[in-house]
Amino acid sequence: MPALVLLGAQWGDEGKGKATDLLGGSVDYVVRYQGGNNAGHTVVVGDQKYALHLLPSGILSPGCTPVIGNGVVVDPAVLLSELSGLNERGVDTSKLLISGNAHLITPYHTTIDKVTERFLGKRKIGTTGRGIGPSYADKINRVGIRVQDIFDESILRQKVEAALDFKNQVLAKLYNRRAIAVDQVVEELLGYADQLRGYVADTTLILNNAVDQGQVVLFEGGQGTLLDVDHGTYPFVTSSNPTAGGACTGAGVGPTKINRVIGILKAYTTRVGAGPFPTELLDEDGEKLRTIGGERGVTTGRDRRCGWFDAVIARYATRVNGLTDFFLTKLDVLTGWERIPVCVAYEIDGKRIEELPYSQTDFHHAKPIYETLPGWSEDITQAKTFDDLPKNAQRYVQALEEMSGAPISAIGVGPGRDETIQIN
Ligand code: 2SA
Ligand code: GDP
Ligand code: MG
Repeated sequence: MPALVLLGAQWGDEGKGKATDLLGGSVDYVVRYQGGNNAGHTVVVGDQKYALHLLPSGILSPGCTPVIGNGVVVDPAVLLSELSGLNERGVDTSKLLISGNAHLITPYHTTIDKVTERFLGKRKIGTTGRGIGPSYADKINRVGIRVQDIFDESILRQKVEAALDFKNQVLAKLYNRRAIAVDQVVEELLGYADQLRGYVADTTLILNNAVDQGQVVLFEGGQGTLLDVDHGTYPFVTSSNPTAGGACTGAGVGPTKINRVIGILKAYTTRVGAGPFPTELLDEDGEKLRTIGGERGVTTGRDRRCGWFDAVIARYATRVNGLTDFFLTKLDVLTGWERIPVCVAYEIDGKRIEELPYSQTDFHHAKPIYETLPGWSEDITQAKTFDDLPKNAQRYVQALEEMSGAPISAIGVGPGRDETIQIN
């Protein structure tokens, strides 16, 4: 099993952090390939809880080398504070590797992110305000600043000038605002150079060599399939590719080297931020899922929107990611419901639709068609095997597997490392 991808099959927060940590003991490298500190990955080890934003969840596994790939956007201030926070808790972070080609998030990206949301008003995306979109926009516009640029003052200055030239003209002409000072930005970024130099490496070369030598590399996605800028609910998406293909571009490893793609799938559905969500519950069931599931943003603290499981979305995730298997998470949260509705298809303009419609208008009009499955009331958090689960919980898992198009190879019954049922 030389290389595998682990990604979110829904709108993020499916429990990727826990799943990555679970595999961390048996892999040599864990690689973040997209996103930045918009992510919030929770890992619970014994009585210790860690919230990781930019660092790969493998950082908590001592034998594993964590890697920030070229496809990630790095806020250096956040990175250093996350590293020192972990060091204070006794976590060794010295093995971290950062791609010199990863792009930086600077304070002007964060400001533009927040200002853009304000201007969008009712049409806002509901971003995390971490500067993610503006940093990726500069990357695509070819005026981004890369990690390697901070090691050469002359190049850095030229790039910062190029990045700020147009922005400053807009600020002055349209908003009558003061220009962002090139000197100040250059000085701030140079200030990170000595602290980051030791981590920066040719990560593409290292990872390809590792795979060729039979070492195990795990690519850890942030956010989720429906937040992908190409395959998600555009424009209500993040500005990168959490889907499986993103692992190839965001780490520089070819698709022929990847042989397993695991989709992390919550036993119900959540979403943070704006955008369509067919199975959303605006009633007391939604509130109950939020409370029992602890559905609150790990980065921003925002309440997550909650709804029933949507098999149309799960099938779509199987398709666009080429999933080999699913980890089903948070099954324990559904304990206590007498009956559990599951969305099996949509009704759109009077027609039954089995696959996610490519047309955004259709998706906005999609009404869930539910099948209702019998619930269970027994505590399942101590279950260690599939047979330990009550019959109706087994039926729920089997029904989801049949509807979702890939086998379920693990089931989460609690947030802790041990609260997992391995099926294969
Ligand atoms: P951005 O900041 O540009 O990436 O926002 C664009 C959309 O992507 C969503 N997004 C997320 N959705 C779920 N979880 C995320 N991470 C945090 C968490 C979120 C938080 O683990 O809870 O704390 O609020 C995440 N990051 C980005 C975002 O809500 C927008 O819809
Ligand atoms: P990620 O962004 O996909 O890593 O997920 P988050 O960390 O944002 O949110 C998932 C939350 O669910 C975290 O609080 C986890 O500790 C928790 N969690 C993960 N798996 C399970 C599970 O099987 N059961 C329960 N009850 N909680 C879980
Ligand atoms: Mg999260």
